[in-house]
Amino acid sequence: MASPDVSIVIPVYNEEGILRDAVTELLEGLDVVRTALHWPDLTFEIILAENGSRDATVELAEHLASEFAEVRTFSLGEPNYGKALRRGIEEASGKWVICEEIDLCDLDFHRRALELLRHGDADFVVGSKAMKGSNDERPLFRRAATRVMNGLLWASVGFRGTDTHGLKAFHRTRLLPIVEQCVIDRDLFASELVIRAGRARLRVVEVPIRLAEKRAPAINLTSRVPNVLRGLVKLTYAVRTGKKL
Ligand SMILES: Nc1nc2c(ncn2[C@@H]2O[C@H](COP(=O)(O)OP(=O)(O)OP(=O)(O)O)[C@@H](O)[C@H]2O)c(=O)[nH]1
Ligand SMILES: [Mg+2]
Repeated sequence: MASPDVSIVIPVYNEEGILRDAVTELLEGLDVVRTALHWPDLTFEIILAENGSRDATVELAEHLASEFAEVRTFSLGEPNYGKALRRGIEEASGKWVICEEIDLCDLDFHRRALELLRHGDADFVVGSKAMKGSNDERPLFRRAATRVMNGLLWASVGFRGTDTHGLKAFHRTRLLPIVEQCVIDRDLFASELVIRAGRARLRVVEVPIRLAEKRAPAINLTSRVPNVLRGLVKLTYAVRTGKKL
């Protein structure tokens, strides 16, 4: 396939329950995006970035890749969200990259982000579930965790946005040097990318999103806390000193 306009990178882990429906709905929904943007020949690829699944996710992803020309997949070993997302971005060939989550597939975000990117109004669009105008339907505990995480990033590295996790879209070649600078994997790779992009004076624009998950998260939030805190220490050190801890 020739390089598409847009690469949609979706990390997936133990998603046999929703993978097939989510990908087929996304493929259908992309037509709605083309129509809404008055861009009938807009082309996409979908990269399913898997690692560590213990269910049938790998087989299902490979089947989808053989069925649909727009779908590609790879598997990397042990579960690691950041590592999978990073490799997906590095494998992407589109002019723009959209980082998605399989339980969201928010076409309205795709439309708004591509509108900003194609008119040169942003280099990096971040979907925020915490800014004015957003609507976060997750339980209170997880909404509070987003606020706490953001507060920690304000205090530790001077981040001044409202959200670093979740949906993102960017101009691929403008962001690749920033991706190369990132040293953190797992949950905080996505935060490091947003923070470094802002510090590099790229035009980072937040847009409010409505967040309604198709299922509860696979990993319990409390069990992620130790890893996230370790990542935060490493991230602070790396951003402040330019060196890896
Ligand atoms: N490859 C890979 N994908 C993962 C991993 N953990 C989660 N994902 C994927 O990342 C996306 C978001 O995962 P969720 O389980 O919904 O987590 P979440 O708590 O909603 O994530 P945030 O609140 O945005 O941090 C989904 O597409 C998952 O399949 C992992 O270890 N490896
Ligand atoms: Mg989720």
